[in-house]
Amino acid sequence: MTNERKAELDALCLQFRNDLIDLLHKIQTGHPGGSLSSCEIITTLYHEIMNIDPKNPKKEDRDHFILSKGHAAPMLYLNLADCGYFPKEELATLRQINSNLQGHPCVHKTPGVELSTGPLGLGLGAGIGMALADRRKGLDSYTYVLMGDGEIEEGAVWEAAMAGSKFKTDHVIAILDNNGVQLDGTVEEIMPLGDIAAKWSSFGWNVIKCDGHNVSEFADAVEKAKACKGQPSIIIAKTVKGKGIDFMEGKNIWHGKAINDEEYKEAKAILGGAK
Ligand SMILES: Cc1ncc(C[n+]2csc(CCOP(=O)(O)OP(=O)(O)O)c2C)c(N)n1
Ligand SMILES: [Mg+2]
Repeated sequence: MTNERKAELDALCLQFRNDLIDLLHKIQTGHPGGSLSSCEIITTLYHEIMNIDPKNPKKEDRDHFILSKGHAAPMLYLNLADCGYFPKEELATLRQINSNLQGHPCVHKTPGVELSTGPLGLGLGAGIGMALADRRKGLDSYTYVLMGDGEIEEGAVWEAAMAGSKFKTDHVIAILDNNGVQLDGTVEEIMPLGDIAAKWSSFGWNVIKCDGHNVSEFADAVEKAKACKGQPSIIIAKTVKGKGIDFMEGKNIWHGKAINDEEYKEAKAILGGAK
């Protein structure tokens, strides 16, 4: 990726962080921590990597993105709106009754959403199914599945991991938002995962590590994953929960806490977009 393009994507991420804080402050609910930690990953996928057509969201040979950690929905919606899947004005309806933008992604409501998520642990199995369907149709599409590190404590994830390995789904690229924090504590406190890379590797996956806040490193990791044939890949992206707003960084309390007026002002000042 050129330095110029990296600077453009970084600027977009800063904009999305600002917009996210505005939206969540306004509605006094939502999940700031996990949305901020996945900002560069989701933004790079939608704006640099995926083969998509927002004017034709169901085009057959599209790539798929599954936000398996569905609570980061606002970051997905910001990207979808920016790509043109729906008007940006709709973002103001986030998490309201009857809105197309529910607190967790809904495939029946929001153009561009590929799978309804929220209950953790289900995205990888569904993504492997989608990739197998694409393979049967002779398509070259990729399916990207973003999971949280608390999420991978779900047993269903490891059943899916075995299936991906058995069916050699090299067009599934799993991404782990490895921020070390979950809802009410660190991953280490709640259920230590040990050597995450060794675990995935022992389940037959090609493991790639990167800095999940560096858009060009992440894009390179995806290229490496695509180059791996006959085996599914997982990108373990090192991230910081609450990234970009120092008083939120690494703190599980900011998993799903309303942002008060004082905190809002501080957050906006840190992001340089104070109103
Ligand atoms: C099956 C299931 N159990 C519990 C929850 C409640 N829950 C929502 S988010 C969350 C923590 C997720 O942590 P992690 O996967 O690390 O997400 P991130 O740090 O990226 O926000 C929990 C326990 C849920 N949504 N689904
Ligand atoms: Mg986490």
